[in-house]
Amino acid sequence: MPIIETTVPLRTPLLRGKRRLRIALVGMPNAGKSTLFNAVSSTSPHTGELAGTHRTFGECTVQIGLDEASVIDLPSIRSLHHLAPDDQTALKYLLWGDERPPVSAHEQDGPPAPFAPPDLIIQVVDATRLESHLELTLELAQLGRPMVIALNMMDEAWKKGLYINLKALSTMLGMRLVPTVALMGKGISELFTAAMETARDGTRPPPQPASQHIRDSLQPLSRAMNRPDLLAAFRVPHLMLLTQFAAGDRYFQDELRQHFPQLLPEFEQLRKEAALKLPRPLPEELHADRHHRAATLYEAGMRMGAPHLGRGLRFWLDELFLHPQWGLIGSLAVFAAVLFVVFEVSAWLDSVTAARLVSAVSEWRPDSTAGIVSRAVADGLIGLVGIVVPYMIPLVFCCWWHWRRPASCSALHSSLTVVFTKSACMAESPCHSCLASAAMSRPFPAQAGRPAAGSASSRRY
Ligand SMILES: Nc1nc2c(ncn2[C@@H]2O[C@H](COP(=O)(O)OP(=O)(O)O)[C@@H](O)[C@H]2O)c(=O)[nH]1
Ligand SMILES: [Mg+2]
Repeated sequence: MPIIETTVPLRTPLLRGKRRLRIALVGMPNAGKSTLFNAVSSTSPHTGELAGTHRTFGECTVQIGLDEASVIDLPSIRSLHHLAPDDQTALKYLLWGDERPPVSAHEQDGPPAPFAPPDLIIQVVDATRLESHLELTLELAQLGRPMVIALNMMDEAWKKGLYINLKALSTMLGMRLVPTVALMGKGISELFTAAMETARDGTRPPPQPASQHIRDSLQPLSRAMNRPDLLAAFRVPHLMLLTQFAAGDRYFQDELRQHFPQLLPEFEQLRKEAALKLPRPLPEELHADRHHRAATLYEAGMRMGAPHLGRGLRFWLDELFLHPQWGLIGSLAVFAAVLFVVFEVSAWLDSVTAARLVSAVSEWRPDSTAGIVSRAVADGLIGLVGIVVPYMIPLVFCCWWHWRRPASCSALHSSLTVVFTKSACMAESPCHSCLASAAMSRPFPAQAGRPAAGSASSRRY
């Protein structure tokens, strides 16, 4: 038989160990961040509170192919402007991680979190409330970090007849969007693969400046604030610093007052002049403009009542088997059917193998010692055949079939996977049902004993 060699290009350097990617889950309340985090974390994620607040975070390690990522579940934020002090800490983590820039060095609480800032942000978005979440997307893009959107709650969006044009939105925002149903573990593998590819490519979303008329009015202020000493002291992208000051954010304004008192009067004067060119106060104008741009994106990317994608047999089988209650009943039914088939096949295999061997040797009644020993050995071997052939062959066949066809295994997945080949399926080519059952059945058998070095917990994707 000819030997076929396949070359699989390995993307190096591998992002694992100390090089592992740091991914922050960011988003508005009830978007599904913690649900997504729980779906990928194992039983013992590392949790804590952001410094000086009662806002909790979670951290866990996730395997993504050969790469590894630290995933951080951050407290919810609605906006990056005019934040309450506790919410400000989440923004500080996104900006600075475990370091303090010069303007923040005097603060008593220490760094907001005990780890470096994220290499990539996953914004978890509620697909049924896309418009308001897109406002936050426009703000997050100003952080200048690679970003991916988890378009979560797609099950609810489908139920409401919402059709989201992922390609159009992705082109307009300059970042990837991956549909997910965190509650059922759907799309999670694709999400983290997209995150890893984005981090490797190093692509960052365009910073999403305000509309032209606001940009024009802010031009003199922008020029004045574009100073290396200012940017080094704040360690914040220029556009974000400009927007925060223009919007009158108290934190940034106070820090400017403390650290650059000589520059503040000029900045305030330029801000006043910019406001005079606009019909409404500057903070209001900026907010309305962001709202308008998010609404434009929403209208371009959303349609009502379009035919649902993927509502074939597999969709309905997934609906049944991934349902929190019916899924268990369906899985038990499939498991019972598999056992029934296996025992039926076993009975037939037994009748054509072991049973025939038993009747063949039944006439053999040796009286010599060697004959008696031989008969005993033969009986033992027949007993072995009687176990291996009828029971092992059907089981091995099921395992092989399930392993060879992971993409078509939705219906039988839950029961077959749990019983036979969960580890094989996850290790080789996880299908989304596998991920779903991972989300629903913790601790995950294949991963429970495999924590990554130096991490609280680890799961493979
Ligand atoms: N239908 C549906 N519900 C979800 C999904 N993801 C999360 N949820 C639910 O949304 C609610 C808020 O989720 P949670 O993870 O606490 O949101 P967070 O505030 O962003 O951390 C919970 O009741 C979840 O069960 C999803 O994909 N589909
Ligand atoms: Mg949460």
